Amino acid sequence: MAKYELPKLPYAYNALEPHIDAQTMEIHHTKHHQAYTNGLNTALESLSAELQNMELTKLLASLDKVPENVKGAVNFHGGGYDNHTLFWNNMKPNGGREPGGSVADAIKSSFGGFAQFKEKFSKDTGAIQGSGWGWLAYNPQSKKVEFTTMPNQTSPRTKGLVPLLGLDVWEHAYYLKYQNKRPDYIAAWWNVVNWDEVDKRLSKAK
Ligand code: MN3
Repeated sequence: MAKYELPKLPYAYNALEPHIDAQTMEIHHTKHHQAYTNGLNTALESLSAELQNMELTKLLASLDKVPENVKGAVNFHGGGYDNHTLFWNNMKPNGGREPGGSVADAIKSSFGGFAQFKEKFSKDTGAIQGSGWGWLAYNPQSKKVEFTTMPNQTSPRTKGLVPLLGLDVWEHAYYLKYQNKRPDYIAAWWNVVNWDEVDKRLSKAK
């Protein structure tokens, strides 16, 4: 039983051009995200019915309940599945600019302002060694938003955070167009951020 299916993109592969090219989007979605989907379904096969039926967001936050021999696979493929689903939806054509409302307030409270947040997010995500993600996340303990980087496909949910806005800096996310110029990819990506989606996630997380 394949529980998870590759979700459809909410826009065409070329919709984020010139910032993210169509070929990168198509390979990223149909090959990479598909591979995490398949890997997650395979990992789920060896879990108990209780864990199989748990919502993925909850499963990622409960990795301590997953047997050691499949924990790594659930962390990697489950994180990969969830991260990419969030990623496609936290981008949109003609996005970018600055957030308003509650997201703007939360960012101001945690970082001092949007400019400071953008600078930190760009710099620290750009500095990730190897593969990983930069995230704006909501911390239910502090009730504030925070920035975190995560290695490989490990979800921010594994440390109790609710992911709000993620940026994939694996080379597969940008190499065809940007080659080794990760900072150029990051600078371009701000033009496609879907702040309405981030606002929705923040409201739901609170
Ligand atoms: Mn990716």
